[in-house]
Amino acid sequence: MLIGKKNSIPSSEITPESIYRQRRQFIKGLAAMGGLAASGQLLALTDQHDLAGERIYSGPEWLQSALKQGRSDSRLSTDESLTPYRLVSGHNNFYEFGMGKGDPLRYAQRFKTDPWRVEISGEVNKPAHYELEDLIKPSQLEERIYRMRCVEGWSMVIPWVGIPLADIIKRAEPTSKAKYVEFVTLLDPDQMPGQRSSFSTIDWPYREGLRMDEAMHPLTIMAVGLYGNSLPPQNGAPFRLVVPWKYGFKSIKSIVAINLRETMPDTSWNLSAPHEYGFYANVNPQVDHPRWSQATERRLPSQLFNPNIIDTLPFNGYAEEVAHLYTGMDLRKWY
Ligand SMILES: Nc1nc2c(c(=O)[nH]1)N[C@H]1C(S)=C(S)[C@@H](COP(=O)(O)O)O[C@H]1N2
Ligand SMILES: [Mo]
Repeated sequence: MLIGKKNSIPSSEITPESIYRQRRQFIKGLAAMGGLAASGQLLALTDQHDLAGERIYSGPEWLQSALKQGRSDSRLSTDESLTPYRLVSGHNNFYEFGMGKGDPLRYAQRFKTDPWRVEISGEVNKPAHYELEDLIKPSQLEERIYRMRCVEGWSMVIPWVGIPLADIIKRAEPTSKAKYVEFVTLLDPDQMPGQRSSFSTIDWPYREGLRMDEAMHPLTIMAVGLYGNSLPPQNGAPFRLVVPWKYGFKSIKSIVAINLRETMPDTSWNLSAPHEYGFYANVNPQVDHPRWSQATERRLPSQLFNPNIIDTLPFNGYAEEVAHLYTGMDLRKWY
């Protein structure tokens, strides 16, 4: 259940992002010194940082307690400045709730995210409909602070909370024919006004896909939270993909189906504009979008007189971890 609690945190309890980060570094330091085995309980997940005047999503009980058990010491996290919660949860792309950046915050508030069932099907030994709780609970939640680069040219740094997608896939026991993973968003025009709109170029439901090795990569996570709390509906609650080295549109929200397949699945933006959006969509400053350059990005927060334009990095700065997945591939052809 989602509870909108406006202004419920006294300002004295709000930890600014800088302190949040210092604390994280401190905890990381302790863990490195061997002072803490997992640094589990100490993570900043329970802090109410940067939430002045914002809604907090409590989520279901099981998620609340799983969040308290989460860990925050991942070596895969960046220590770049976090994008404030206000922007992470207020500047969104989620066309099911409208095409404006403020539409998802405005129109997704009553979106029903619990109970939530996910179908795992296709090339697996254990196809089933799972309650979200049963998919998440066998793993420990982890905080992962990732850069996110939208194909439109803006980017953020977001503290996600989730579990590796690999955990879920392994438990479903893929067969030897499983070469790709397809993901599908909920189809529910009653709740999602964008799915009723005649302006949309997307053929609903939104779908995405990954190659099996991309899906199994340790950077690839399924997020159920951000900033230590439950995922807000506008960010794809209760269950969304996060693939940080690819353009944001690959990170599909509010997923109800995961289908393992032998053949490459269709993907929404590729179907809608195949010359502009490919299946791979790896962040690549050397391959421009047909209508704009991808060499730089606007890192949020960004202001009129301080736009904060930075260079875009190959694979969004994750080349060391993932470039080997594409050895021998022409990345201009496979954009
Ligand atoms: N189902 C669905 N998933 C989606 C989208 C969408 O419109 N529908 N937009 C994508 C795009 S273009 C981006 S940049 C990211 C934005 O994620 P965020 O709003 O949590 O930052 O979600 C992606 N996932
Ligand atoms: Mo995007």
